[in-house]
Amino acid sequence: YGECGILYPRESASREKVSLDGLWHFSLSTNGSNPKDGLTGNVDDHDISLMPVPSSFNDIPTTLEARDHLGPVLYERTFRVPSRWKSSRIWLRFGSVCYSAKVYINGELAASHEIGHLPFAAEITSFLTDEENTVRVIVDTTLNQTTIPQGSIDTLPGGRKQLTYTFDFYNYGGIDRPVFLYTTPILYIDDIDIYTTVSGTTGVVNYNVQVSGAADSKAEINYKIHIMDKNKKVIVSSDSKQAELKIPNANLWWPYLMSDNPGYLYTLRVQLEDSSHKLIDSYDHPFGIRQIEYNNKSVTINGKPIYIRGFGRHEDSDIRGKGLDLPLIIRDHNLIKWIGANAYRTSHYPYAEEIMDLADSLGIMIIDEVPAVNTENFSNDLLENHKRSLTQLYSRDKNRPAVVMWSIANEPRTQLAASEDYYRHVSAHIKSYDVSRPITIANMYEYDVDHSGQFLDVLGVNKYAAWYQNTGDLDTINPTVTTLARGWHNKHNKPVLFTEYGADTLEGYHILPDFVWSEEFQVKLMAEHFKAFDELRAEGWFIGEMIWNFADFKTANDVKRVGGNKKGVFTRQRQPKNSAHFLRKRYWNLAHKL
Ligand code: GCB
Repeated sequence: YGECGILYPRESASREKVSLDGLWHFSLSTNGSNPKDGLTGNVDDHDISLMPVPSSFNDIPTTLEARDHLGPVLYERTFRVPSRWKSSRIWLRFGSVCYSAKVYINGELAASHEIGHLPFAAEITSFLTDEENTVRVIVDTTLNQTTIPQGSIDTLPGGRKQLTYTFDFYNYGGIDRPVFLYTTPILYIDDIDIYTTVSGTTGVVNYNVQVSGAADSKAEINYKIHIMDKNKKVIVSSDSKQAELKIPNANLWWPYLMSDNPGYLYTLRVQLEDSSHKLIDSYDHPFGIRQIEYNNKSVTINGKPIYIRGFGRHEDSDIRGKGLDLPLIIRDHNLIKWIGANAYRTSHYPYAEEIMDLADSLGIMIIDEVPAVNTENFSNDLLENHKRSLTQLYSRDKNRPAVVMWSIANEPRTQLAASEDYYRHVSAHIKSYDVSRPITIANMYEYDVDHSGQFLDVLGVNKYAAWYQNTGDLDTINPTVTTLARGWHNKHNKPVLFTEYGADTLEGYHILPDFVWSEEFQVKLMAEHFKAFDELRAEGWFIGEMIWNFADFKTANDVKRVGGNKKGVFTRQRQPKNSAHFLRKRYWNLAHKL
């Protein structure tokens, strides 16, 4: 897509939606490449051949073969469609499949998609029967040097092949977000663009509706557009496909703790009617009214400079891996409110739309990151995939008020000369869609060797002072952090944001005086960073701090990791370490000072 929309499926007067979540049949073997042959049997002799959707598959079975499986696996289930859907288009939509998916309906290829963490949908009307239908998905977690992110296959002593990768989180796979069947009319609302600005107390809403599927291109379509407030009261209406509407005394979208009423959402109701004013299609799109601006010192929302108090995060939890889990995401956002954060980066890939909805409605600012992590071996094929991931991310999230910045990469190898042209193209690509939001990279290479800063609006800095460098030496933090941030700002004259800092910490591990891996050390390391951040803040171009990480998360086998990365201020079970209480004081304090 890019050419067509990827609107989240919503029920309306003209649309129905059915979930295909639940238990699917699962097999590690795809019986060669012929999908018509289907399942060959069990996961293996030990495990149940049922797999929950949504979930990563890796931590559900009991064997290494299943967890670290290389190559395709197969998911299958059956479904029926109600006969009242006869006159509709029927669509199948996956919130995400990691890393690639081939979708067969009744044995015929109906859709395929590469790049995880992003939705895809296909019209499947012509593949369906009145009886039971079978959907089979061949899922492959294999990465190579041109996938986003990159990986490679090693042959181990003994001959076993293994996927290796440089990024620091477990390469979970599977159907990890919700699956929906939904209907649209034959002529349907395919896409909606909403762009808002603020003029004094007036909210200015520009929208554009994309319609597809007309059998007769001359058929008359009437547009009925309404903007409704939170109580579904109509504020303003229009009968144009595209217009600019004004809302006096608008309830602006504000970040959490920047107003008493953060995350205010309106609804844009789009309706199509035929020549006799009979309803054809209807879609309700939530949106917020806010204006982002940026210059060499700040990023502002509705004219006010923001200071980011946040996290790098992961979609990660016990058993379900990266699978969307509603109890978990509500708990996470309760913790985010509790701690007084106002932002997070969707490190290192786009997060589920259900998570983004929470951020929109709570006023949590999102730095929206593509799945490009540790990019190296720059090639044209890689660039095309990287651009495709940005197109798809933009198409999915363009109307979200919470998205205040695009992160076009995490820790790419920007010290290499080849990265210059590469990031020139990547940044131009996202700018061709959107100049309203600033773009950033979370950079590990320093300003003196980096080639990407020239293309960015905000300079993201990842630095593990007193952890990977000068391990344990807390007195090195202040000079390291302040010199580095000033160096970036002085070189490019742009705002600087600390996108990562932190220390691995084992919950309940105490050492006095502080020593690495102890709860005491994590708190002391934070305290030194806070002093440095306060110094930088006073200089007028330092726009925020994001600790790594919100919670502990799983990684690949690694001698540096004890059961995963432990830099969370919360455990993987979402309970606070001492550092969470300490961060909470800092973030609430900052919120009240601003
Ligand atoms: C980084 C990476 C992040 C890692 C982190 C660490 O720089 O961006 O993915 O998890 O460091 O803890 O090493």
